[in-house]
Formats: sequence, structure tokens, C-alpha cells
Amino acid sequence: MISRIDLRGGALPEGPALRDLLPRADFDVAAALEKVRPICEAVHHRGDAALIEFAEQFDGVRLDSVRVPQEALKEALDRLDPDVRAALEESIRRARLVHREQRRTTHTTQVVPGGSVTEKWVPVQRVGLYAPGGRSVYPSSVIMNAVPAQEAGVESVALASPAQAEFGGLPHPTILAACALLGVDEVYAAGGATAVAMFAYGTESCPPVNMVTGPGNIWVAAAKRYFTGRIGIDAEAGPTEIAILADATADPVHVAADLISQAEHDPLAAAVLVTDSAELADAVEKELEPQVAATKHVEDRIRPALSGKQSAIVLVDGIEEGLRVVDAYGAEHLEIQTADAAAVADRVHNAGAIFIGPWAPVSLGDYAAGSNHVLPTGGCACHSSGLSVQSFLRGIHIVDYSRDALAEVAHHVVTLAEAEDLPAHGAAIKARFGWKVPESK
Ligand code: HSO
Ligand code: ZN
Repeated sequence: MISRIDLRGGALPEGPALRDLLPRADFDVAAALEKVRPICEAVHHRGDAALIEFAEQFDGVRLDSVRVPQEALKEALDRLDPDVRAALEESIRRARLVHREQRRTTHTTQVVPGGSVTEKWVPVQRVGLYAPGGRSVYPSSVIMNAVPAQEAGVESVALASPAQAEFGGLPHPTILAACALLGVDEVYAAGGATAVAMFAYGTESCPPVNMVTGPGNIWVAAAKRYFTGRIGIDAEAGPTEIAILADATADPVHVAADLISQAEHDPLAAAVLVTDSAELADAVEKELEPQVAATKHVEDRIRPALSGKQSAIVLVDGIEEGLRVVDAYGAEHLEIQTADAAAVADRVHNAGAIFIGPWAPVSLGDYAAGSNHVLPTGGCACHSSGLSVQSFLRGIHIVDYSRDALAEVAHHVVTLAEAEDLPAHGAAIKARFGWKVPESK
């Protein structure tokens, strides 16, 4: 069901060469870009009318309006299963605890007497969150997007999710209920690239936003790429990935269950076990079969995900080599199931989130650890982080210099301006001192 890559018995290649040996799904956002262009342009030119047409075409529903009425949110919350409500509330509470502490404080550096630079953290003013429909109706993702935005102090948070024919053209009721629990009351029934275009351009019913975040399929990723520069985005989320670095001390039952847990998301989801124990590899492989057979989304997602070229068991000589492999891979989620797991985890450079030891499975992080589950995929963990309060903040430098403080450094500014052949830059300094460079002290 899952292939093996044997990297034992020789030096591992360096950098990109090692990365090329590791499994990864094809996720060609560039190819999807051309297909989303006409959709985005239709929304640009025809606003709500285009959104209504696309909902009919893609979601099979005729909408009267794209804005979801307040009563629908309230009704969804009233009808929410009490256990689901309690679980969502606990997830929100824990996420708030963690994200609240990510707030940044304004800081002033006194560079010289009379000369300071203050870094002021200002939230993005208006954000559009996207929650997929179809096979991924995840109220947990609404939490993971809304909480950091709210804790960052974003004034205006809107959410879009596809219209669902079976719910009378509204987004899925658990998405609406999650919005109600979070206090997100501006909700639109719009899906995929059309939702991103609605947020980016604005329509009659939806004012434009400054930033769009949230998971989605390749069309959402392509629309985000299309609008990059015009609006901010979190990331072009690709299929979910789990990597597990494990040694002989790991429990194969847990390892198999955790690999399957993320394979459950998508036929392109990646499950990668990196181990120095051939016995563990055998035991996990043996364990996969009955566990897969006993679960739900077997044929449509789990089997294709585990047997796809993006998943594998990678055999290495030792944990040292394992660390090199997981760093080269840069997984969205990385579990460390080894002896002294915390110390091993401390040596990882590239991962979206790290889960230490036997009691911190990825599923915990997906719902209720307090951590964020919107994480970099496709190897982007080597340069990007998951969603956080920081994602919704901008640091603005405020420069405040007195006459004396400017005079003190003026000659350096003029020198550098001349060195760069930009004399007008220097002149902007000289103009303040009778067109002369002030004597430095
Ligand atoms: N593992 C997914 C998030 C998720 N899991 C939502 C369950 N629901 C990507 O991090
Ligand atoms: Zn998940």
C-alpha cells in the first residue's frame, strides 16, 4: 500500500538533491491559473450577478443573494449538536489562549539622543476568510483563521464558503454555527476562485478586503496567486502532509493511525514515515492494512493517498540522518516519535508544526491543542510559518529625528546618496541646512 525509499548505507546527498529523492504530490498551481482568470474577471466586471451565476454553475443552486442573513447564523447555532458546540467552544478557548500571547507590542529604539525609530504593529483592516465546502467542511478551519485575525485586532472579518444545494443555498450549517460562535457575522455564500475574486475586487454586496486567508483546493490556491500583490494572502495551501520521524521505541499502532489520519483528507495527501528501524517499518506497514480497512474514506482518499507517489516509508541509518531527511522535506506536520523526542525536535529546522512524543498526535493539533492548523505545505516550511496573529499585522516604522540628530548623521546620508548616484537624495538633507552638509560632531 505504501512504497519504500531506502536511503541507508551511504552518505545522504546535500540540499535540493536530497529533497528530490523524497516523495511529494504534484500540485500545479501555475496550470490552474489560466482557468481561474476568466472567473476572476467575470466577478470583476459583473459583481454579484457573476457570483450568482457561478453558484448555479458550480454548486447547482440559484441564490437570491450572496450575503447570508443573520437569522441563518443564529438558526445554525441553535440547531448545532451540543457536543459539537462544546468541542468547538473548547477549541476556540484554547486557540485564543495561544494566539493572544502572539500579540506584538509597540517598541521604540532610541538610536541616538533625539533620534528614534518606533515599530508600531497595526492590524490589517479588513480580511476575508475562506472555508471550503464539498469534501472539506471544516468548522475547525474557521476557528484557525478567525481566531488569529480577531486576536490581532482586525476590525472587519468576513467569511465565504460555498453555497450548498442541500441547505437551501446557504453554506454548510456547521460553518455558519462556527461563525456565530466566533462572532463572525458577515458571511457570504461563495465558493472557490469566485469567493477569492469577490473578496479581492469587492462586489455590490461585499466590500473589498485587504487580505484573504484560508484553505482550499487548487482553484483557491490559483486565485490567491492571481491576486497576490493586489491583496495579501496567507499561503497557497496544498494537500495536507504528515511526516513522522520515528525509531524503534515508537508504537506502530500510533504511527499507522497518525499516517492514516492525514491521508484521510485527500487522495493527494502525503504520509511519510522516516525511520532507522526496519522492524518498525515492517510493523507499521502491517498495521496499516487493518486500520485502513476499519475506517471510512478508504477508497476515495486513504488508499490513493498512501499508495500515491507523495507517500512513503523512508529508511535511514540513524536519527541523525532522519533529521536531515525531515529537514529536506519540510513537512506541514512533523511528529517526532523517538527516544528523547523533545531533544530531537529541538534540532529540527524545517516544519510547519512539530508534535512531540506519543501523546501529541496531529489530530490534537488539528482541533484542540491551541496551536494553529493552517500551516505551510509543499516544502514551504523552510521559509514560511503557519497562520498566526503576526500574519494579520503590519509593523510600521515611525521615524522621529530632531534637527541635531539629523545633523549628526547627515554627512553619511549624503555620502551614500552620492555613492548611489542619487544626488537629489542628498539634496533633501542639505536643503534643511542651508544647502550645506552640516559639520559632523
Ligand atoms: N490537517 C488539516 C486541518 C484539519 N484537520 C481540519 C481536520 N480538520 C490541515 O492542517
Ligand atoms: Zn487534519
